[in-house]
Amino acid sequence: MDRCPVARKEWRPVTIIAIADEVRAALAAGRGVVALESTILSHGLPSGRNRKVAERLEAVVREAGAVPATIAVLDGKIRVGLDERQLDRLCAADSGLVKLSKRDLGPAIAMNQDGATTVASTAAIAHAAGIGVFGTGGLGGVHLPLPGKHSSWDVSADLDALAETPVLVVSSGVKSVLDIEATLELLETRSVPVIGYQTDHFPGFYLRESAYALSWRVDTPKQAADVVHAHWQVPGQAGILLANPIPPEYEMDRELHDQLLADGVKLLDERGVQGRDVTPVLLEHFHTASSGVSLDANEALVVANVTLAAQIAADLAER
Ligand code: PSU
Ligand code: MN
Repeated sequence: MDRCPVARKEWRPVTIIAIADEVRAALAAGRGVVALESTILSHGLPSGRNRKVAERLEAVVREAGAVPATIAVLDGKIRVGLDERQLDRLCAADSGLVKLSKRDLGPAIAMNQDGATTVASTAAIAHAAGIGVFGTGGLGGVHLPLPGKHSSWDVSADLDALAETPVLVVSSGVKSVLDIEATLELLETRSVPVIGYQTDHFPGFYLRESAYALSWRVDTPKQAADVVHAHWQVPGQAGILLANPIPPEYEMDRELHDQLLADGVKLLDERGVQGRDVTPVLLEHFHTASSGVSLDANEALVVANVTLAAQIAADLAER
């Protein structure tokens, strides 16, 4: 009984989470705020390009009338809202930042290890800071088994975070390197509503449509905000996933996509890639093997998702 309280006494959330002045002021004034993750920048995009994307994301949030809050762990603290220099550090080629899922936050803070947050950790932090809307690229999901394996047991903590945290996540579905069917089944089991944005099908990240139909669809930011507003008034509800397909002009050619995917899976097997390295290695393969086509696609979809998230956050803030 009295073994835990010692640790708890030392637990001071106010000193662990540092909220940037601009974000704090926006929250206090009831303005729309959009959480942005950092793993997509540090581990999902190459250095140089990632810094430009970071800037663009913050700009589109502001244009839509909300305030951006990029989240990362720097200098032993969880940072909610980064300044220019912190964004530079996050995006540097030699940043030394590690990918931090929800379970990694305590160890990283204690060991003073700088790191980038995934959807799972960003959602948890956003909620703790009082932010309800979060825009990103792709959600983690259930991985397909590698050749010769019965099951991968690789299920992203992003799914549990959505099941536990009252946050709206706007993404372009999950990458086709995942088991989309299993991912959607798990989201159903964990009571996470999946809403299509101007689509009746779950999007496939680089592709606008997967083979899987969705039960719910909205067509405007206002409708999306209506759904979020109602969802959070229903007792016991948590996360909600808004699935926004990649803009049509950036959708990848299906044949190129399928080839990249097949080669990527082979590469993982040959190199014995496991755990948290799987997603970054696959993304890197897509970016290099497609000569940047997947990079343009990635940027276009994340910009669209973050814009939509900001429009919804601005609408929710008016209620
Ligand atoms: N999917 C992408 N780009 C990304 C990620 C996923 O297309 O950058 C990142 C996100 O941060 C996501 C994480 O939360 O990878 C999922 O990693 P894992 O599958 O190891 O849980
Ligand atoms: Mn995983």
